[in-house]
Amino acid sequence: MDKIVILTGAGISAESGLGTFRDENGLWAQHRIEDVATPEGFDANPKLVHDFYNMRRAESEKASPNAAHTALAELQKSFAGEVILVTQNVDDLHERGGAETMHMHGSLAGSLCAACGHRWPSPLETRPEDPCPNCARPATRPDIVWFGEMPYQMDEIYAHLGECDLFAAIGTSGEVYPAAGFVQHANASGADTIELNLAPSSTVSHFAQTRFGPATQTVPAWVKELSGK
Ligand code: BV8
Repeated sequence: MDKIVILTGAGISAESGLGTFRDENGLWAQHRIEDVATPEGFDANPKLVHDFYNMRRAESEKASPNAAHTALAELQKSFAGEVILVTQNVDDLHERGGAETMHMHGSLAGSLCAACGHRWPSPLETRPEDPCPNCARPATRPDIVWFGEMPYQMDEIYAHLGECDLFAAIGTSGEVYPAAGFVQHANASGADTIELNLAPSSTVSHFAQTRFGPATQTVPAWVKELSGK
């Protein structure tokens, strides 16, 4: 087996204490998606959106990587072939667990200038009036992909999906596209597919194998099996 592509979602960070989106009392139960995760919401009330991500950044700082994050980093190091890790998450727990990660929905660690497109490392707290270090205009936004915006590195991700032998989805509800469609691309390239989740996702029927349970149990066991192969 030469290439594994792994997609993770909020469920992999749940046992690190970070909220998921669609579980009970998840983030979308406390905030309206339209208000905090769309360009229109940002234009309407940039302070509300900055505060939403300041809260997420503070939570993420307090959290630590769990056994699932470190197991995937271990797999990247020990697996003979290539392990491509794509996350929908915006926290940095994969990196802090030692893994190389593609953030298709952006990252709390980045700020973006809505005026000139400049990117820079985000401070813990950001405000709408923060001047861009490049063009000095007060147009700072989180470097996060909102609904209706194009996720990052899609061409690269599709190329990996086109030539992978195994595709795994971990801790994602399969509700958000284009990420939720990755399993179909993997199937079209003849890859084996596995879903590791607490409960069946909306796309569970597209997976050849499923493992249910908390990620800190299912992921290390799965990595151990793969490393034994
Ligand atoms: C785009 C950043 C086009 C913000 C996010 C109608 C039909 C189909 C698609 C659409 C449609 N209408 C609109 C669309 C497109 C839309 C979409 O898919 N909407 C959905 C809601 C219908 N998608 C988009 O807008 C995307 N862009 O399509 O652009 C385009 C084309 C051309 C030019 C320009 C644009 C952009 C999507 C990205 C939006 N940003 N996040 C932020 O993070 O604050 S999405 C948001 O949902 C998060 O990123 C999150 O990652 C993502 C998915 O959620 P999950 O990670 O899966 O989390 P969730 O809570 O849902 O599930 C948690 C899972 O974990 C559960 O299954 C649970 O069982 C499990 N779990 C819990 N605990 C554990 C566990 N598993 C294991 N162990 C545990 N302990």
